[in-house]
Amino acid sequence: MLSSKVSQKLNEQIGLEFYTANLYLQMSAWCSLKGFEGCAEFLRQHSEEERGHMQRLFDYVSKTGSLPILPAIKAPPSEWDSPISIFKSIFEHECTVTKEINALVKIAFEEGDYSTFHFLQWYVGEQHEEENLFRIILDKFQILSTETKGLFFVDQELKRIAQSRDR
Ligand code: OFO
Repeated sequence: MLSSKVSQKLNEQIGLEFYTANLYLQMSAWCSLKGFEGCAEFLRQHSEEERGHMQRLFDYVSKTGSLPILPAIKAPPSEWDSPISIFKSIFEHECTVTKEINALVKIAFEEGDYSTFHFLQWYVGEQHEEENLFRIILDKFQILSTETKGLFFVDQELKRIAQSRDR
């Protein structure tokens, strides 16, 4: 059984993963509207991954015999200046998610909840991967997007990444 502190923080994390899925889906729609199909496909796929992160937490809480409680999810923004500004916000957002996961891990440890502590290690690894992935994408944008042609190449590259993940 989860302590109330751990269960409250897990429910907050469920809300944050849900918000992240919605944010990336909204970003995907913006990219599609502006003709950046590679970015749109990549972000739609990433939104599904985030939904998976939410579901994994939800199922874990359920399996401990507690009731997962879905919090209210605020609406994500829907306007951006450019694909670069989108990927900058994503990188910052992922850093915030990492901080929240780390706070959750700390609480689980302090509460002596080693099962939750162990379960959360997957998220620790995942956040490391995601920060790295978005840092690399941002670097590509910064190197190439000083010219309009560069944006096209980054878009194509994201399409290639999205398609290789589909297989
Ligand atoms: Fe990329 O945020 Fe989920 O864990």
